[in-house]
Amino acid sequence: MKRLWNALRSGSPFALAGVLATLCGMAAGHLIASLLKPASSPVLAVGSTVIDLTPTPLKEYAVREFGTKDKPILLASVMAVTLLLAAVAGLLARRWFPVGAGLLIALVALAGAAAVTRPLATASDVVPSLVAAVVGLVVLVLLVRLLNGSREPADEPAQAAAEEDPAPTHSAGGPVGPSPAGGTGPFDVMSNLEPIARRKPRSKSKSKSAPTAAPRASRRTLLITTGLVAAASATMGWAGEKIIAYRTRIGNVNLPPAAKPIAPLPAGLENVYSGISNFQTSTDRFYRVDINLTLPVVPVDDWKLTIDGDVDSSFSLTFDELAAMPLIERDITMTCVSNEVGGRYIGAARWLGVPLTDLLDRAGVGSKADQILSTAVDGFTISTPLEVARDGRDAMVAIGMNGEPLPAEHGFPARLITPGLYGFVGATKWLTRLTLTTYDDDSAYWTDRDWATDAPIKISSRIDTPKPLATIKDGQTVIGGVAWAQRVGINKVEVRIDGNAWQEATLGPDAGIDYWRQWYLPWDASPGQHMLAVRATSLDGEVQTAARATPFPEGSSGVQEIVVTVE
Ligand SMILES: Nc1nc2c(c(=O)[nH]1)N[C@H]1C(S)=C(S)[C@@H](COP(=O)(O)O)O[C@H]1N2
Ligand SMILES: [Mo]
Repeated sequence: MKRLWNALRSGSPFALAGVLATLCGMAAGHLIASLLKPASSPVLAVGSTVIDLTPTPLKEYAVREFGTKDKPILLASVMAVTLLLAAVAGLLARRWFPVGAGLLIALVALAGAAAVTRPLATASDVVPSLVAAVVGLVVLVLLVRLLNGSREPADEPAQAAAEEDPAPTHSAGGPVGPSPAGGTGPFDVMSNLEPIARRKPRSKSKSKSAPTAAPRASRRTLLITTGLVAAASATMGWAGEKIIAYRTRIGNVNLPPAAKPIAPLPAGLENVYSGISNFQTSTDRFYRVDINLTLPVVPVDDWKLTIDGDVDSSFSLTFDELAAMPLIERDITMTCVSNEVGGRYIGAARWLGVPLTDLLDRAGVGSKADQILSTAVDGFTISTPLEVARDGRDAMVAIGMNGEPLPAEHGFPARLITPGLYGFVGATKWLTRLTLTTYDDDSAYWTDRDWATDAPIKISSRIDTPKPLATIKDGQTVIGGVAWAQRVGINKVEVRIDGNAWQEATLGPDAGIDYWRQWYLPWDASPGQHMLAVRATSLDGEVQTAARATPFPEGSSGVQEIVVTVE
C-alpha cells in the first residue's frame, strides 16, 4: 500500500505531463478543426459519438436533470475520462515510454475514428486528430525527457543517464527497476527520480552532444516548459472556440419578401401584463434543441437542397433558386417533444419559406412513398409523415425567421417547419435533402432511439406569471401565460386557484390555429400560500388532460400546478 502511494507520489509529475500533453494535443486539434470543420475536433467528435450511443433512458434522465446544461456536462465528462487516461499514460511513459505513448496514440486514434465515422464525414476529418497525436506526442517526449533530466547533481546514476542520447530513445527500453522512495514535495520527488539511471548509456550516444544543462537549470526549464505548454494549450483552445463561434454565425443572404405578405402580428398581452411570454418569441430567446455539440458551418454558396427518392424527377436547388420560388410567411408555434408540462422548450415565430407541397409537386411524388426523410448537412435525419404535405397545413422549407435569415442556431440556411408536429419529426435544421421513401425502408435518428414515429403536438398550457414558488404582494394582480393546440386552435383557458372551481381566463389576440394564445385572469390575491393550475380546451372540444405522461416517447401531458406565496 505504502509502496503504491510512494510510487504514485513520485509519479505525479509524469501523470501531469501526460495530462498536459493530451490537453495540448486536444487544443491543437480543436484549433485546426475550427479552421477546417468544427465537428471534426477530437473532443467534439468523441462527444457527438457518445451522444449518439447513449441509450434513450439515460438521455431522458440527462435532459431532465441538467436541461440545457446536458451538453457542457457531457463534454466535461468526456474530458475527465480522457484526462484520467492521459494521466495513466504519463505514469506509464515514465518507465515504459512506448506503452505510455501508445496509450496516448490509442486515445487519439479513438477520436480520429469517431471523427471519420460521423455521418457524412470525409477522410480529411481525421486531420485534426492527426495533429492532436503529433502535438501530444511531442509534448510528452519533451516533458518526460525534462522530468528524467531534473535530478540532483550528486546523484551518480543520474549523471550517467544525463549522458545518454538526448532524444527520447529510452522509449526503446523496458522496465527499469523498482520505484524510488518518494520525496516530500513534487520537486523533491523529481530530484529523487532515478528512472533510466540504471541503464547503460549506449556507446553511440557518446559521440552526440550530451545535454549540458545543469540539473538545477533543467528544473527551471521544466517549470518554464510546463508553463509554456499550459499557456499554449489554453490559447489554442480559446482561439478554436472563438473561430468556431465566429464561423457559425455567418449568414449573409438577402431574403426576398413573401409573395403575399401577411399583416403584422397584433400587439400581444405582454405589453399590458408583464410576465406573460411575448406573443412572438424573439429569435435570440427562441429555445434551441439539437444533438449538435457544435453548429454546422454551412457556406451558403456550396449548399443545395436535393429532393429525391420515390419521385418522377429528382432535382437540386441552390439557395438563390430556392429563395426565388414563391415564398409564404406564417406564424407558427414550435414545440419540442422534450418539453415538460410548464416547460420552456416552446417558441413562436414568423417563418418565411417555400411550401413543401410546391417542392414535392415539382418532383412528382411516386405512389409508394409514405415518409419524407429529411437529412441535415451533418447527416442527422428526421422522418415526417408524407400526409403533412397533403392535408393543407403550411409545412415549408423555411429560410427566414422573424424577418431575418435563419441564424446558425436555428438551421441556416434552410430548415423544415411543420405546423402541429413536435420538432423531432418535422423541423429539420441545416436541411439539405428531402427523400421520399417509406417507413418500411427507412428510419430516422430519433425513431431509431425508440421515440414515436408520428408525433402531433399535444394540447397544453403554461403559467408564465407569477413564477412557480414566487413571493408576490397581496391585492390585485394577474395570472397569465400561454396555451397551444397547434392545428386545432385554442378555444378556452381556465385557471384553478387552491382547488376551487375552474375560472375562465381572457384570451389574447388570435394569430391562427398553429400559433399559441396568450391568456390572463385578474386575481385578488390574499396573503398565504396558493396553488394555481391551468388547463386549455381546444376548438374541437378537447380538454387538456390531467393525466401525466413523460416526454418519452410522444410528448408530455398533465396540468401544470404551481405554488406561490402572497404576502
Ligand atoms: N439537424 C437537426 N435538426 C433538428 C434537430 C437536430 O438535433 N438536428 N433537433 C430537432 C428538435 S428535437 C427540435 S425540438 C427542433 C428545435 O428547433 P430550434 O432549435 O430551432 O428551436 O429542431 C429539430 N431539428
Ligand atoms: Mo425536440
